[in-house]
Amino acid sequence: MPKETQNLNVQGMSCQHCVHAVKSSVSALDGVDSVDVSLEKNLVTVGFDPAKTSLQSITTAIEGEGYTVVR
Ligand SMILES: [Cu+2]
Repeated sequence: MPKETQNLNVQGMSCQHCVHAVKSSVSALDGVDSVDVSLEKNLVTVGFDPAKTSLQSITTAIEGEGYTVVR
């Protein structure tokens, strides 16, 4: 069960490939329980355990795939 849920505004996602790239990179992080992506809203919802990972690590993973996290 995720201890914390955050919504991230992510720019640059345009198709299911992007959704998959974001989901797989974020899911690979230790402590991430769930990743949901809304292409229409440019929204990535991540449930995670803040003792194991951080918003910063999640942001880095998404940006590593070539997308921009708007803060
Ligand atoms: Cu795409």
